[in-house]
Amino acid sequence: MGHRSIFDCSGLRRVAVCSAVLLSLAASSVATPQPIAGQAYYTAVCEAISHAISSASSVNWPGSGQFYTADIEHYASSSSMQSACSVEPGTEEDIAIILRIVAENRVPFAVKSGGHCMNPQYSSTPGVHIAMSRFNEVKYDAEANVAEVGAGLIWDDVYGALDPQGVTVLGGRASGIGVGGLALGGGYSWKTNQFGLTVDNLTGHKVVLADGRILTVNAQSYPDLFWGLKGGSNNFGIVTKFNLTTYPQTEIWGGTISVNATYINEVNAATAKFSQTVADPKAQILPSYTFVQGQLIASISLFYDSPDQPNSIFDDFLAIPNTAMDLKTRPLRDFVRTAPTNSTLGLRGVYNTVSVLNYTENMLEAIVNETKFWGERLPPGASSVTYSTEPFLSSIFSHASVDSSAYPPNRSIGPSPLAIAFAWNDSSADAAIHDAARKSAAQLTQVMLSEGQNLQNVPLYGNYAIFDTPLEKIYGVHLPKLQALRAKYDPYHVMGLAGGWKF
Ligand SMILES: Cc1cc2nc3c(=O)[nH]c(=O)nc-3n(C[C@H](O)[C@H](O)[C@H](O)COP(=O)(O)OP(=O)(O)OC[C@H]3O[C@@H](n4cnc5c(N)ncnc54)[C@H](O)[C@@H]3O)c2cc1C
Ligand SMILES: *[C@@H]1O[C@H](CO)[C@@H](O)[C@H](O)[C@H]1NC(C)=O
Ligand SMILES: *[C@@H]1O[C@H](CO)[C@@H](O)[C@H](O)[C@H]1NC(C)=O
Ligand SMILES: *[C@@H]1O[C@H](CO)[C@@H](O)[C@H](O)[C@H]1NC(C)=O
Ligand SMILES: *[C@@H]1O[C@H](CO)[C@@H](O)[C@H](O)[C@H]1NC(C)=O
Ligand SMILES: *[C@@H]1O[C@H](CO)[C@@H](O)[C@H](O)[C@H]1NC(C)=O
Ligand SMILES: *[C@@H]1O[C@H](CO)[C@@H](O)[C@H](O)[C@H]1NC(C)=O
Ligand SMILES: *[C@@H]1O[C@H](CO)[C@@H](O)[C@H](O)[C@H]1NC(C)=O
Ligand SMILES: CC(=O)N[C@H]1CO[C@H](CO)[C@@H](O)[C@@H]1O
Repeated sequence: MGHRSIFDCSGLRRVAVCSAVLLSLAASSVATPQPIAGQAYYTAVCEAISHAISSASSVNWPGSGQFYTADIEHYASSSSMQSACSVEPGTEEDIAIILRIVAENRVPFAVKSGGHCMNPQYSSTPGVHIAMSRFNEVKYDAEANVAEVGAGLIWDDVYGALDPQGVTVLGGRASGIGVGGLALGGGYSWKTNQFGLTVDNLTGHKVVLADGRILTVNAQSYPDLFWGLKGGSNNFGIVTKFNLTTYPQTEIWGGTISVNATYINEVNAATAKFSQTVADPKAQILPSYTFVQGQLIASISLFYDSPDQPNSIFDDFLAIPNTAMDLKTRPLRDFVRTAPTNSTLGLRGVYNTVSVLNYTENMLEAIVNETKFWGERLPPGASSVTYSTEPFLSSIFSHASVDSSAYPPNRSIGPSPLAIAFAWNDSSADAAIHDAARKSAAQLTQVMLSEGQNLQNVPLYGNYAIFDTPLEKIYGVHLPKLQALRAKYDPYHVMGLAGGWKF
């Protein structure tokens, strides 16, 4: 299509001209508000972007090496896609330009922060891939108890920047998770029993809307959008910075215990007892059951928000014969990096979820049964399935007022999310494993219902839910309001050109 000779887009003034040329090239498909397909067309749009953005930003091309590769890379390889180019915007103004060009040309695009989304094409695209990595600053305002955190950071680095100041914010519990996706979806942290979700502790967003407006959004300036950005994912625009309430942070006590199949019943008993009896909000556990290489194993993260090991709270876990144990006083950042989740880095993957009101021993036995059932049916090779039980206090949604955020839709109940994580290496197994992840969640839901757990109005966590989960299951009664809000702030549905949960 000879776009290299057509374009001479040397500056911002010429963007409209470039875009007009592109539109005429694809005139026949422009009538409907659908993304326009075609690799050459996407490449032409990338070319237009590369000429329009400032020197603070850059476009990387396929095959150009490490920067392009890092831009499109995800924790799960099945979440990555070859895009026509990747763009690393360095300013909000350049994001506005990029959004305008993709909007005018109806080109599919993606926004990626930490790349930990497990759903294909939620943060990847064959079109224009936007990597947020240049928004990587942490600014701590000690007087206001606020940290302004760049959307392109991973939480490891946020904690690492704040640990020396003796403070922290509420973010991810494992290594490598991005600020952007977690803070826009909900955010279950190691301090959630004490202070609620990440979204409950946000005081502001800097966001670029699809129409190019750059807004500082908070409870005073745009209360409706502020509400929507607290759980509403990428429906309203591209967020560059988040302001989060800071809390004093000492070193913590914790780490991981590994247990083999022989002692799984003991893990179940200790987990059920902990979840039903421990009320100290500084204590948290994350017992995971994994089937890998023909073996059932458990790995239990223990956390206490103090440098001192607490009396008795964890005794049942400490008494279980283990195959490895690494518990000590350490900085929060180091603790987060002990989570074993990177063992499946680079494999294909998918998550699904159920929300649990009561981690009974019966429910934990059903989870172990699921781990074995699906584990024994995994494709050969580097495959595994992990069920992460995350028993929180039932008060976790009480730390913010009713209807203060898009997620969760109902704060009168406090369910705990369970993550079902499959990892495998052969794309021909994708459909079967997606099906297994759905069947397993349905089975565990049945078990809870048969126990009399009232799952009415209990939302699913969108950051764990498998693609195609009905939006009502995540957003409940908030969905119509979110759809209206989307229509208000993105009337031409530009953000609909990017994948994700779409209102
Ligand atoms: C190993 C592992 C551990 C996890 N642990 C936790 C946990 O402890 N607590 C928890 O709450 N969740 C956890 N999760 C789930 C996690 O919250 C989601 O995977 C989340 O999407 C990750 O965010 P990300 O920025 O890395 O993802 P990405 O794949 O980069 O993005 C996810 C979604 O957010 C959108 N998005 C990202 N940045 C922006 C932005 N700046 N502006 C607009 N849209 C944006 C993307 O377009 C995409 O739709 C975990 C996931 C994994 C894989
Ligand atoms: C885990 O992987 C991420 C990339 O997704 C990387 O940034 C992080 O440093 C890794 N963590 C550890 C502890 O190796
Ligand atoms: C964060 O708070 C500071 C004041 O502490 C303010 O200057 C800044 O604009 C805020 N940023 C966002 C993204 O809300
Ligand atoms: C399980 O681990 C214990 C030690 O914790 C060990 O004695 C036992 O032999 C192991 N069993 C199996 C089946 O590996
Ligand atoms: C959870 O289940 C156990 C065992 O059935 C029961 O004793 C307990 O009361 C239940 N807790 C809640 C909060 O329903
Ligand atoms: C174990 O799980 C499978 C698959 O979900 C199910 O069909 C079976 O009934 C379960 N068995 C028990 C004892 O729970
Ligand atoms: C996954 O498969 C690829 C080839 O398809 C192979 O190169 C790689 O070693 C495999 N990885 C693992 C962990 O098995
Ligand atoms: C929230 O859930 C509770 C418990 O199921 C229910 O009584 C209440 O009506 C729900 N509120 C809304 C707004 O749906
Ligand atoms: C429990 C708690 O202190 N939550 C705070 C989290 O941050 C928000 C925003 O500053 C506050 O409103 C909450 O009180």
